Amino acid sequence: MLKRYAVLVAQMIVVSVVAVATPASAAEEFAVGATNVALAANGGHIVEFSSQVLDENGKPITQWQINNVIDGKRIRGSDRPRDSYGWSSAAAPTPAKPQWFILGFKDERTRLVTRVRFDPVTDDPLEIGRWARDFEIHVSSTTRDGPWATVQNGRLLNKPITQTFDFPPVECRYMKIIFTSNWFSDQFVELGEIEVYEALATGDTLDQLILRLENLLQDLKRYRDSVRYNQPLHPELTPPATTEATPTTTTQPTPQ
Ligand SMILES: [Ca+2]
Repeated sequence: MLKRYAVLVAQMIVVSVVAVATPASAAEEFAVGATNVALAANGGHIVEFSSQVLDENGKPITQWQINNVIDGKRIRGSDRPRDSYGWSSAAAPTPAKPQWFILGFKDERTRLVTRVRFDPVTDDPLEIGRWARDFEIHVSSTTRDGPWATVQNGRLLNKPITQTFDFPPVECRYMKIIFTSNWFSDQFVELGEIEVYEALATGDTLDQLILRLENLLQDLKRYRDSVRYNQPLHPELTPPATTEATPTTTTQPTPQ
């Protein structure tokens, strides 16, 4: 019986934890983390990418290299970092030949992600149509080669603002960002910065888990006592002994 109860307890723990951790009811049970896990300073890194613009010697141009999308540097008005203008691909994207990059996180850890923010602003003005437009977000929870699951398709605004996209929390070891178009340039697609944020369990979720585990602990103590003191496991459910008199309202005299 002890073994059977141990199995039951193990099952209850699994059910409790899974019920709390399941992303299905994400909207109520998760909050968005404050740390940008794609930022290079936080361990984010570019795993692979389609192209970056090269100079006449075939060398990457520092100001336009791919790592500029995770360096935390931005173009805003007169604030223009001299070593980081954003990322520029080597060709304009099309749906058939998109431009893309793959992000990894610190220590190649899998993250539960729920928000991506794009900053399309680069050193080139929006009027020349090179900023990123149509995008796709795909995730892999296993390898950098996929399999990929699509979590979001969308279109950026051609405006100098950071744009936020939220989706249900999803396990992500690698994130592939695909651009299928820019605004109208036939030369490049450009992006200033990308940010990725995790889904974190809220206090309410932890409270639920603690409550369930406390109830489980009470059941264990009750079981221990039932064995140690030969007590019924659920005394409140034990039927009255048949030898005891059972008063009924039909025969009991009413007190005056
Ligand atoms: Ca940047």
